[in-house]
Amino acid sequence: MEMCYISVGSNIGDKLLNCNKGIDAIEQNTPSVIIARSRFYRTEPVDFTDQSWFINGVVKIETSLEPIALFHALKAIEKEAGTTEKIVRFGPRVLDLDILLYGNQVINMPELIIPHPRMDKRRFVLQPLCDIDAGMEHPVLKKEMAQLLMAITDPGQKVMALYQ
Ligand code: PH2
Ligand code: MG
Ligand code: MG
Repeated sequence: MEMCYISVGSNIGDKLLNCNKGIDAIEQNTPSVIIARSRFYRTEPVDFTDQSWFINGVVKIETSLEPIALFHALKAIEKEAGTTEKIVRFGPRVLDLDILLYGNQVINMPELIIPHPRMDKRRFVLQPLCDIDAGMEHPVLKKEMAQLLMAITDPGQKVMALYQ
């Protein structure tokens, strides 16, 4: 069993419902247990900005799947939710489930890079991650998640906690 952090996002349809269903599906469709979940945030789109704002969150899971099997299981859940093969890179999607960290493992495969290669530059990832484990160290950058979050100076990338 390994601890793993997954970024959850949606910017099409009922975004919050899509995120919650995605999280439920992780527990129901894979041999994983949800250990913690962040708040949800409304987040300004980054990289490809001409699209609707996202709802984003992060969940911490304990899983018995190996990284590549987990990756494929998450892809299947995205597909089931209605996420189609991307027409635009970084573009709109019904459900996006990205592996951020898998224990302290560093993985560099053509289809899967862990830690997620853009996580340290993204407020929509680090803000919810800090809800769960702000003091955790990034296995490659050797900095705490809260430090990485504070280092983001980009005036775009607004994130607003959702009150539920
Ligand atoms: N995902 C992307 C690209 N841009 N922006 C926000 N705010 N949230 C996302 O989840 C997101 C994004 C590609 O996966
Ligand atoms: Mg993805
Ligand atoms: Mg993504």
